[in-house]
Amino acid sequence: MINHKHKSGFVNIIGFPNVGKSTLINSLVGENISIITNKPQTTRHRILGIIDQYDYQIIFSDTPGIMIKPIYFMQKIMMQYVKKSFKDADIILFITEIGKFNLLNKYLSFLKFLKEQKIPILILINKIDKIGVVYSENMLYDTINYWNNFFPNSEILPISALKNINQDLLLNKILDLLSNGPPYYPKGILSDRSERFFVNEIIREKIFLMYKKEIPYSVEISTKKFKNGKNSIHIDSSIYVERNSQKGILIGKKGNSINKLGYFSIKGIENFFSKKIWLRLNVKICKNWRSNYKKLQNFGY
Ligand SMILES: Nc1nc2c(ncn2[C@@H]2O[C@H](COP(=O)(O)OP(=O)(O)OP(=O)(O)O)[C@@H](O)[C@H]2O)c(=O)[nH]1
Ligand SMILES: [Mg+2]
Repeated sequence: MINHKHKSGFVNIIGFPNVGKSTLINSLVGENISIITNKPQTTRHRILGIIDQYDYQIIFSDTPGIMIKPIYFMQKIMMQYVKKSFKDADIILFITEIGKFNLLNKYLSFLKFLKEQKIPILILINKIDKIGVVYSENMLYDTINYWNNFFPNSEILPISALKNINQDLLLNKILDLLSNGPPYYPKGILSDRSERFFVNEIIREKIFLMYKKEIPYSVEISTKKFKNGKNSIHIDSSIYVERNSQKGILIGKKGNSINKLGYFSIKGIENFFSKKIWLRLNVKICKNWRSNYKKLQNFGY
């Protein structure tokens, strides 16, 4: 029987790099489904996070940060994910952050494109927990004014994804805007992604946190074995880098760095699955994978 009071829809989170898109989806869903670091271009895929109650189902999408000039083929694909998320959105959450609006001229054509969309756009000003620490209250008004001038017809909501400020308000606004409809996914499903995907992402997150410069951007992870036992999971994952020199850096002197990476990865994966983890990591070279369509396809892009 169709419940006529049931609401459902796709709410797609988009924004510039590092503004807190993944932090927001995690706090809305209540699980760490998308990795977070303080470096731009952390998120490479479109990741669904689903929440439901008896009378609604909201399917959120986390997306990669908007890039104006993608260089690698991988980055072009990442931008295709963003573009696609415009097409199937019932609502767009355009997330920005307090105090960051002086350098946005380079994004002007994107912002104009966003403005032309016929779907409701909620402008979120994130990181307002920085008020009183980094910024004064006036900075919030300046940021609101900036976005209000640009999107006079959109509602603007200051939030903190990190500290859950105004999350209930945001959820109520989304529910007001959603139409009646049946659930798109079976109730209780958290994400569209597989266990292996989350393992890959957790390892990638630890690489982002541990290594500098181009290393985090030149790695891709592939998990060959994921053997889920009663109390423990046995995992074999490969880390692909583009060059031999990167392999050396990843492994480190006497294997020190890779051992440390293994330790942090195990902690992260154990946290995610709430089970004991046995992890085997090995580093392989896959030349220029970021620019090669076939290789990217094999990696799930
Ligand atoms: N102070 C503060 N920091 C935040 C907040 N939300 C996110 N951050 C921080 O901002 C940084 C980027 O967060 P992410 O969630 O990875 O940002 P993103 O937009 O998904 O980034 P990309 O995937 O790289 O485009 C991290 O260091 C977060 O801890 C917030 O509400 N307040
Ligand atoms: Mg992200």
